[in-house]
Amino acid sequence: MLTLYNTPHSTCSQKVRICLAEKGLDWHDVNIDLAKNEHLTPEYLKINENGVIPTLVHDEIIVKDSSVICEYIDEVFQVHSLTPEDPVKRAAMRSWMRFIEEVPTPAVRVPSFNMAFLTRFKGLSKNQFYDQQSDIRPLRKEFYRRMGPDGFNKEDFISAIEKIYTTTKRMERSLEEGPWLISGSYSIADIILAPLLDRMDDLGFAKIWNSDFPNVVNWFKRIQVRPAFQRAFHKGTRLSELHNLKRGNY
Ligand SMILES: N[C@@H](CCC(=O)N[C@@H](CS)C(=O)NCC(=O)O)C(=O)O
Repeated sequence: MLTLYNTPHSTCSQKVRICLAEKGLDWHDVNIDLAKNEHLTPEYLKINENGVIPTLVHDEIIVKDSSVICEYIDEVFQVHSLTPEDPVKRAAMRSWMRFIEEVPTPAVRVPSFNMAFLTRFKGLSKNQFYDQQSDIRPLRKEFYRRMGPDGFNKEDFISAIEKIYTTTKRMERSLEEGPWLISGSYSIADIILAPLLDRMDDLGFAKIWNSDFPNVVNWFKRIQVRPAFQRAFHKGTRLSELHNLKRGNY
């Protein structure tokens, strides 16, 4: 029995949902409402002390961190492997995964919060925000404090956009070797990057890669037509469906 604690619009949840769909696995969906801080309740913190989603529960086993969950699923359920056989390619996949966690994953949070999620904190003073929002988060206190109730400043915003540019530039080079990040093999690296580009596209920033990086444009089209991607991105998973966005402003 597989249970995924997740949120429809969360990019980290989307990574795992694509992975589960690629494997053709059935799973029980537990929807955690981030706006209501359901990921910070004592019950949820018992299964994930980081106070973030997603969390996978496989029978009695708890697995945290989206890319770790993807690797776990791929190792335990061996149909349709999402990891290259060759150790050299496997290492290349894992290097991509570390880069994705370090650079574009945190970068995407900046426009996401500034353009959509800030409404959750409307009317809070800085001190109320610290008491009621940032300081209650085991892992994200500093991130929320830096953002504050009014959002990230222009410098942080531009730096986030630059990180997405750097990512897509790096993708463009890798994709010269083949259709997927690790040349011939569709892998977990492609899966965990896809929701990040989808989010940037949804926020109106596809222009970052659209004019200069044709390989990225084609990769994105290839991945979006996969049935697994479409299952993971069901109705209600995109911020433009949930918020009134002023898309592409920076
Ligand atoms: N390293 C974790 C990060 C998960 C994460 O940051 N999830 C976000 C949603 S995409 C979250 O739960 N945020 C909680 C918050 O903002 O308090 C993973 O990859 O699963």
